[in-house]
Amino acid sequence: MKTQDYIALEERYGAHNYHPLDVVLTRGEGVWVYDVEGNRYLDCLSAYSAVSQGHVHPKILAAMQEQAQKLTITSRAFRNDQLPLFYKELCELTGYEMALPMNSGAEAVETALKVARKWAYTVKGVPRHKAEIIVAANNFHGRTITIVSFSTEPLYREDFGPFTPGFVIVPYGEAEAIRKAITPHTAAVMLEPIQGEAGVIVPPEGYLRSVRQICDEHSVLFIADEIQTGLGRTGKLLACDHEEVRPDIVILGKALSGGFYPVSAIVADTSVLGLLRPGEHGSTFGGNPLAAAIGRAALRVLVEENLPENAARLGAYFQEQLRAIPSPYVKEVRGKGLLIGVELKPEAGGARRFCEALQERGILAKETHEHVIRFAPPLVIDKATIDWALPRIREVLLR
Ligand code: IF1
Repeated sequence: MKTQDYIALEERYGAHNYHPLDVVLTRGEGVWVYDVEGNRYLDCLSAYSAVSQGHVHPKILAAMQEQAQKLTITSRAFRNDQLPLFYKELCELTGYEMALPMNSGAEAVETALKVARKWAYTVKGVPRHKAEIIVAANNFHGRTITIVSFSTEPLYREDFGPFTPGFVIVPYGEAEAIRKAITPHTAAVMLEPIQGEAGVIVPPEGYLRSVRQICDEHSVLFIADEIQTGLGRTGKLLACDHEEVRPDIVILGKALSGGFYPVSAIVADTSVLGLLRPGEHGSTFGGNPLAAAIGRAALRVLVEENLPENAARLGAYFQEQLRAIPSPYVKEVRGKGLLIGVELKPEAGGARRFCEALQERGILAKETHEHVIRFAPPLVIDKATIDWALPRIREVLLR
């Protein structure tokens, strides 16, 4: 079968909830992916940061294969011999006392919201069912009905109400707006340290630190959604580390499995996560031994291969080189580490045609919010590969 045959099948039988580039991938290795025609591409999306460790990382693959032959799932009705080690290693790496595993990022976000509400009722003393959670405009935290309840993107919510109440939306990047929005009923503030979907929006320096301080002053939990920014992507283990901010709850996903399997989790201290009692929350697949073994290997690779440092060093280089391209179309190059957005001027006619031109030259990138090209290659990328990509990107941006 050829590219067009696969596309025709997909269009005929699949729900049309995506508009992907017309490339049909069949194999991946490190930073490279291959389509069914045998063409090779540099993956500059990394499945939205899920394959930070690179495609089919041999060590994670080996851990997966080994565990898959032994035991894949027990449900949480019984214990397994991988989950305790995953808990310990995840907590030691992130510096938190407890973890709670789920599968998708959205489920981990829901978990954080539930825990924050429970904390508000049982510790802070907010009247039951009155808790408020402050979030930012242009957020992206997932697709469940509760999460789209506080989205500001009409496409994500328009046809999907009625919505979950209890959320207050403030502008992103203004700490004072959070202070003003806090009431005695406020349980938590939840933010992305850098807004990914909004177009790689980096908040002003000091924002996260100010939010942390405001939360402390008002006895409000600070929840960081590090599903996309976490685990090395921005050049530190967590993006909050850039401001030496320690959130009360950190939400992780994507790269937590190196892209092999949906693995997400929240980490927090016992004073927060210790509040949950048996039966209040769970998931059939969350914390299964296969996921735990994969998660352990994914974290090990992150540490052993110094991926946060690689992201910092090569991200700085990549950004500097992108800024040096004298393109008439580029408005701004921004980001941290290897989470990079190239915002185009309105007259550029949208980012998609640039992504298609990059595809023709062997680079896969994805537009976000119409005018931003996102460059977020696997963190295992090296300088030579960036130097291979730069003249191609340059050619496209100068056309
Ligand atoms: C899609 C964007 C990225 C996330 C943050 C939670 C989740 C995500 C900060 C939910 C997921 C994804 C999902 C993907 C597109 C994508 C995305 F373009 F929409 F914004 F990465 F930038 N918090 N992000 O970024 O995690 O439940 O999907 O595991 O197709 O929806 P999930």
